[in-house]
Amino acid sequence: MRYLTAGESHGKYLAGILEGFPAGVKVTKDHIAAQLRRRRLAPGRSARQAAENDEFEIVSGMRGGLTTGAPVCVLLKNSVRTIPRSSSVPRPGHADLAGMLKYGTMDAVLIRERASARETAARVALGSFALRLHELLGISITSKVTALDGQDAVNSGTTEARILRARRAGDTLGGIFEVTVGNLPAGLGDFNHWDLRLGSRLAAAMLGINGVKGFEVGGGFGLAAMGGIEALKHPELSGGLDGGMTNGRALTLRCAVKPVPGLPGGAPSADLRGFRKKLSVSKTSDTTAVFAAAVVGEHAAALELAGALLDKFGGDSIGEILPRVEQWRKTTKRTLSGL
Ligand code: EPS
Repeated sequence: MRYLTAGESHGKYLAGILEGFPAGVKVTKDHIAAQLRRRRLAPGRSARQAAENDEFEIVSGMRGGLTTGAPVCVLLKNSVRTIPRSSSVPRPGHADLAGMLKYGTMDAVLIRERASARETAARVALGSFALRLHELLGISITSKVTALDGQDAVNSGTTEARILRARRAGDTLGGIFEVTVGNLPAGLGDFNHWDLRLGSRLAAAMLGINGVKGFEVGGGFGLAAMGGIEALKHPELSGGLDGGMTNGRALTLRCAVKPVPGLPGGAPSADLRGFRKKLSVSKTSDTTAVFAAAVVGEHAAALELAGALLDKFGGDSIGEILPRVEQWRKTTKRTLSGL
């Protein structure tokens, strides 16, 4: 299974193609729309999201509400379709400067249009298919934001107020989100090669989300400060992976999201034509992207794990896959309960 996206932030459409997804999976438009809404209306978002409605069309790979096994193509219409005027002022901390150098252009807009996190809407549309497959296999994927601006974001009840305060101050906030996956069959992924280890595949998917700068599995960086005797008393700290394979426990992934670098009040930059100092002002940036990124994280993980399931169990339709997974669960449960 593999997927690709295309499209710019203010182009006509974003497109997503999902290839190798099994036949016979019921996916409703309502389900996809609900997932897109979760991403779009997450806390901390900019006015851009109020102007979008994420209208979409499934143009291939489905018939009668079921996937056919053929490549699924989803087209998402951008409501905001005015491509900003060319600009030779890169926004610090964004893809602008490195992208301008890389592609040999003086126009930062060419870079911004594709580097924008708007693209993650296409990933969520495709991830919605993977989420449905997991649901049919009894696998749950959830996320929560555990920290905002270095403080607890779960129990404090002050999240909205902190976002508002930052917005009023013209500032942006970073945070941490956690994705938890329950009831995954043991033995997904492989220890034999570094690129087959499930951790490396998940790391690529999660670090591939715009603004993600850190990634941990289970106890993550905290494990480095523990002794082996203590660590073994807490098997949940393995985060559900041993030797690059699922071990039958809940999978826990954690990502650090940087504060959005585009500041509404402007950030010091320079016009690359003439090298005069100039402010780069971002009117459409989010105050924090961590809540939206958490939703994207669920979908990015869902896509990777769907691929890993298909690698292990094969099968072209849900009718083939489901009994194989059930049989495997019975077998592994017997072994694991004997330990
Ligand atoms: C986003 C769309 C973007 C930003 C934000 C997220 O809109 P635009 O491309 O018009 O700026 O609101 O993107 C960023 C934070 C970013 O760094 O690009 C979206 O739909 O998620």
